[in-house]
Amino acid sequence: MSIDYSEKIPNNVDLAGDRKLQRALESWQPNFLNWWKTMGPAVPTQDVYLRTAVDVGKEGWAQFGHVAMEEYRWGVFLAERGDDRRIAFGEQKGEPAWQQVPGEYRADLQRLIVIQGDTEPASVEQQRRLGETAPSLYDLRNLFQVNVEEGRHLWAMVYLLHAYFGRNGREEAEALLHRNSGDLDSPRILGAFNEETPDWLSFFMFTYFTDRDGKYQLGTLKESAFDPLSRTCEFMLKEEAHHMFVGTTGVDRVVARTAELMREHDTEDIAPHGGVPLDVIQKYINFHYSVSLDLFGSEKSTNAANYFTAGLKGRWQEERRRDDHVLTDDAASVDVVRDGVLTTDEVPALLALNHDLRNEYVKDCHSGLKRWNRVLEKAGVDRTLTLPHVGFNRHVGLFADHHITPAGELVGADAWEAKKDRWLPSEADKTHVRSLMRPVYEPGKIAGWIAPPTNGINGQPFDYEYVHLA
Ligand code: BYC
Ligand code: FE
Ligand code: FE
Repeated sequence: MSIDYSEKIPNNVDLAGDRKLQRALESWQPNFLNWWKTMGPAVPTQDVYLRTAVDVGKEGWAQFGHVAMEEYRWGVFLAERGDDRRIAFGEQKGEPAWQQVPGEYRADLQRLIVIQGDTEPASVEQQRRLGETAPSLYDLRNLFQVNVEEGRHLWAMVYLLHAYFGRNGREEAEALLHRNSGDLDSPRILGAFNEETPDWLSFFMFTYFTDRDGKYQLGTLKESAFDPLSRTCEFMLKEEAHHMFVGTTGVDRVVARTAELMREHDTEDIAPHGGVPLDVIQKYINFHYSVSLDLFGSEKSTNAANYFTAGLKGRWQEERRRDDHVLTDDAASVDVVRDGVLTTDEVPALLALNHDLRNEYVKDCHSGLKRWNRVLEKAGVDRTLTLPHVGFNRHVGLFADHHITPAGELVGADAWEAKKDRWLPSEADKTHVRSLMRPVYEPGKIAGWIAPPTNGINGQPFDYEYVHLA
């Protein structure tokens, strides 16, 4: 099923055959474009070398070319599926997947879709001004690619709200454009999406750690019994891979340049030489990892148990799990803090599903650390970067009321206050990183604090004119 580009809203859901839905989406579209103009990328451009989704099939789903960003073809694309999909978990396991929303799950499904939808435009808002300080045209292009695709992810959720949740859904779709990242009166729903992304090191950390939460949450929604949600998330995951690539290789390149400067000047203090010191990189890792862990909710969660039992939200790779997929008789262990000691508790497995997903995410996060340490080793720098303890700097869940060091020690409020600036980016660190952020817009040139990429995009060289500024 290919995508119909002759339509005002490109889609593979036969919008033309559903006039009412088409009208609803067409009346939301100008509001979206208005939001994009006021809250989207701030740097004016003529055109950008972007990937646009053109098909939902396994091969050749995307096309590359220079396009004016406001003419990007945001649309509604669902992955292809057989008609006989069955529910893979929960109390209705084995029954046919739902093509409509069952009345009893309406509120919960809508809530999950709204939370997912809220994060997408939030990230665009957070990254709005980054273009003003891009380290290269290549990086500028990647930023815009991520931005247009997060915009499309918003479209994906708005389609579901309009198509399946009636008037209430349409109101929620409007609200997605009215809440704004960091707004005091109407902030975005989840904490991490109200933090600033003020510099490119933060951007790379965000796309590594926070987009990766996106990967895991979308992975669980892809298992949903609500088939349109499942198919939409499957397609979104294709786009997501590039966002994480931007983060992984972005941090690779910062670490590589830092190592180079350390060798060249034979010192760890490379700030005066225009680099990001390794301990500042470590602090940025500590911050973005801990803020992203908060996105998994509480370790023990009845919401998560209810979502699973109802079939709304599964586990990561649900179908590969070797258990009954119902979990009513299973137990799991979760972290707890008891009598001032970090330990674990046995709880019903259903209550521990956020913890289960978080564990999968943590395993995945280690892969980046391994890569970055390899970069250091190859450069002959005898230092390593690490992930802090899962309880470090947490504001959601069981660690929220405790102070835990990156090494996993429980400490008092005084010790935390005294050492906080050694573990999290201090004002001085942030000021230094910000001072390095100067735009480099000449093709083939790169800022001094980051190494160039090893490859360009889609086979193009690094010095390709990825972006034509206005
Ligand atoms: N901030 O049982 P609990 C992405 C609330 S990223 C604020 O612990 P639950 C992307 C919670 O709502 C993926 N509030 O949590 C990445 C609940 O409130 P009520 C986004 C929070 O419900 C980069 C209460 O605390 N998608 O796509 O099991 C760029 C207790 O709830 C937070 C999703 O998250 C928080 N961090 O799990 C662009 C998927 N955590 O009911 C895009 C959809 C919890 O007491 N969302 N609360 O009022 C969900 O599956 C779940 O809602 C959560 C929370 C995993 C977020
Ligand atoms: Fe997204
Ligand atoms: Fe993303």
